[in-house]
Amino acid sequence: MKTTLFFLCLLTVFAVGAQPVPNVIIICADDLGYGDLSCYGADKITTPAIDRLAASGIRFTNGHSTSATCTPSRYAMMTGIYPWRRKGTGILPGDAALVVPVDKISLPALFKSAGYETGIVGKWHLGLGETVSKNWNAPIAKGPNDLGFNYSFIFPATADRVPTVFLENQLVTALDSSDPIAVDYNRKLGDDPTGREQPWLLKLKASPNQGHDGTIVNGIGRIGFMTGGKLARWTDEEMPLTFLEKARTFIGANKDRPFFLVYNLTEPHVPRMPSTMFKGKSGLGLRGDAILQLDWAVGEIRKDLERLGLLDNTLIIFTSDNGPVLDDGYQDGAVTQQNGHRPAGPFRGGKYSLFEAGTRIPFLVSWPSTIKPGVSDALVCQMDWLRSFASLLKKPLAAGEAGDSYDVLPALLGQSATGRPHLVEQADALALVSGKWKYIPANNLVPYKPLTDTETGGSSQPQLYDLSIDPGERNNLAAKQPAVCRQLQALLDAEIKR
Ligand code: NG6
Ligand code: CA
Repeated sequence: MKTTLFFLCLLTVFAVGAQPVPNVIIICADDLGYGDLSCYGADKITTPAIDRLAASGIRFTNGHSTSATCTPSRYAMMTGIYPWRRKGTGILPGDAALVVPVDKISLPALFKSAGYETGIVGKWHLGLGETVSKNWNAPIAKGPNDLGFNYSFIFPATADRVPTVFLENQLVTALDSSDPIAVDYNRKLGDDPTGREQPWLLKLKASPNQGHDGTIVNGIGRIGFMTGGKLARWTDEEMPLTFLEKARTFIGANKDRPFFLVYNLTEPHVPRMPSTMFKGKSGLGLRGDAILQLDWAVGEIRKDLERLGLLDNTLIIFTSDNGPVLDDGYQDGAVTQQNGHRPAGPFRGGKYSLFEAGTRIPFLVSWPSTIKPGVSDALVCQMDWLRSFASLLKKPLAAGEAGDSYDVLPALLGQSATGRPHLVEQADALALVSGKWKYIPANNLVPYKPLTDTETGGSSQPQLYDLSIDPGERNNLAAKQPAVCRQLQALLDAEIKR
């Protein structure tokens, strides 16, 4: 056994040359904005653990998700393909079927094929099973484990959507055959109170006209209806601690072999209901408290890696799936206690927006043994992880695979200032970033959505911004630069057709 292990280690050493392949941990927050971290300029909140990660690696100032919402961004992370190429990759309900193909290369499948132990803990939101109607009381066919994760501990969709349960390796935890779970997104099931009928039962008030008035779980109205599974339902205050514990257990159990862990934090997505030790701590309402909680969790992971002697050879990416939003459906103090905090930093828009803050998010890469700390302005996207890690692991992809993913490994490792040449950004329409230019084609989106306070990027006129001098996208140059607009429109059309 020992000899086999020795030869295995030797093999991995040769696989990348001078040193053993790194462990890889991707930590992805949910709806965390560019300006939400002190290492990205926040001055109303301090995030020491993430700042430390930034100081030990590369802090990207032009790092992106593909999309301004969760499901499409995470689809791109997994597949290396723009989500808008495939129907049904918008924000998924909690009972959706799996949207990621299981017969194509994916990020976990790549690591698995390179001999890694692979795991995912936290938010999923890419659908489960083969159909919408499914039996939640038995193992669910088709999910993270079918994509190449050897281990999964997830919740299905978002913290504000039913079913509010965990699944370990595609089986709901704490099932009780005498209290079976059923889920419906169209009609109420069973006798559970709903936010619509009994709002006085809520401990976190829903914002008017934003839904979140389905089944009440833990005093919080959710999107959708569920019945049963009383034992299986999570308590929001302890849910992130459960994820942290599962992530730590995975790391500890795999300390002697290369591992790949996706750790998808749920903060600061709604409903923000951090554990009691963080409530009221930030002075910015529950959203700020949730950010302090996620920072703490990142610090706990780091401590473990240090204690296990793994920190030096672990490549950690910290990022977020889309830009920030304050009121996303609950009255939780994010708006009333904003206190001058700017979650989008210097950028315009936020979650749901075609403006930069929709997809320009925190993006840190740390690998102490190999990466020299610094700041990079290279244009990089989460979709590029697949081809870049394929390159790191010397497992090159075929030309047709993960076709929208660029090999930006030298940029990720701080060895090059050059990232991808351009990126299509997605919200309710598409925009393009190429070099210093940001181009938003004329579209028919409503320019402003008051409920979430979103400037969507909607306009009947084309928009062109020079991000190098106008990162806040205020000065529309489209009328002055028609040739640039034509060129960018042609590039965008070509990308869409490709
Ligand atoms: C929206 C929800 C919002 C949030 C979002 C998904 C309403 C009115 N709003 O539809 O609260 O759950 O979906 O967020 O239902 S995401 O980060 O997972 O994309
Ligand atoms: Ca999100």
